[in-house]
Amino acid sequence: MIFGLMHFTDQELIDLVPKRDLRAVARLITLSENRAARARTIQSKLFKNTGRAHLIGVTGAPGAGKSTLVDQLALAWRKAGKQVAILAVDPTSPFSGGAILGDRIRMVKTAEDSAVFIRSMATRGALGGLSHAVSDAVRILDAAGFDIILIETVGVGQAEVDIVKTADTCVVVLVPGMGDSVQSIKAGILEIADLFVINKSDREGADLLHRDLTILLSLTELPPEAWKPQIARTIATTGAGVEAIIRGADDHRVWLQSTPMGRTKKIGLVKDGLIKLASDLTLERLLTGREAELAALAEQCADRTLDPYTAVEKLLLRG
Ligand SMILES: Nc1nc2c(ncn2[C@@H]2O[C@H](COP(=O)(O)OP(=O)(O)O)[C@@H](O)[C@H]2O)c(=O)[nH]1
Ligand SMILES: [Mg+2]
Repeated sequence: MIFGLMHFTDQELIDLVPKRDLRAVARLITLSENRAARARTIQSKLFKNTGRAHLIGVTGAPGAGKSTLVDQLALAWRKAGKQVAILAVDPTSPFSGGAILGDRIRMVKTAEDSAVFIRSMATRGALGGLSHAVSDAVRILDAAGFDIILIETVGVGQAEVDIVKTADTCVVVLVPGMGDSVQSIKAGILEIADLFVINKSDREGADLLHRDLTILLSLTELPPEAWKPQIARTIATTGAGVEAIIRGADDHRVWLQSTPMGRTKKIGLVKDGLIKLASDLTLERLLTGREAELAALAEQCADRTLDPYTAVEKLLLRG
């Protein structure tokens, strides 16, 4: 059965998604990926069903073991009776790239469990489109009643930082050796980490990395009520240490929901999301159907007969 080809009316999607009908869920995610106007109307109607899921972003360098870890986390949460969904986002992969396929193969163990919904999302070329598509997909899965939504993404650029920001809890996966030392952690990623995972702890250098990371974290002074990023050590291939991530994620969620600072942080993230959405929609409204006009303005700017400020003012005036 090819889920994406099923036809549903708007009302059917509104009724079936909250019942966790997986074909309806898959269909609505595809509609929103394709930026179908009806997807937005449906999502607005489903919004009242959202807000219950725990969104967990898992990021780190390629090969760090994110997929293996996400697989183990999904299994552990399934055993605890939770409904689990996984979004595997890999912007470095082309449409049918190896990494996406690799994820699917590695996740077979989880995929056999029908209660785990897995969706791969690759880059669609549209600027800013990926984080937009991911936050839509997350909201749809949330409306569908998944308790845990794991978002796996490669921590390489701003788009990925934006993606992880749509999560409640951010897990950064590091590995000992391979030159992947604490110094090489991207500043943006360091700031958003709620939980650090030292994966491949069966390898040499785990103690060293743990020590360096502890020192690095101790350099940042935090108010007493702030969340203190935790460090867990895992061997994802065996599942060792995974329960520490689950505990840490649970603790972090309690902090988010029950402390004033947690609430401030949550509202700040929602605000960032609104700014992102406002800029996406404004740009879309401004430029849709105006390719010829835009091309003409670009030509004038290239020929130096028009300056960019005036060109954009022209777009805005008619926009
Ligand atoms: N030795 C060891 N290998 C691991 C561990 N976790 C993952 N791997 C291996 O590392 C490779 C990359 O893992 P993968 O989950 O695809 O990494 P991703 O690119 O971050 O998603 C695979 O061959 C895994 O089997 C671990 O804890 N120890
Ligand atoms: Mg992966």
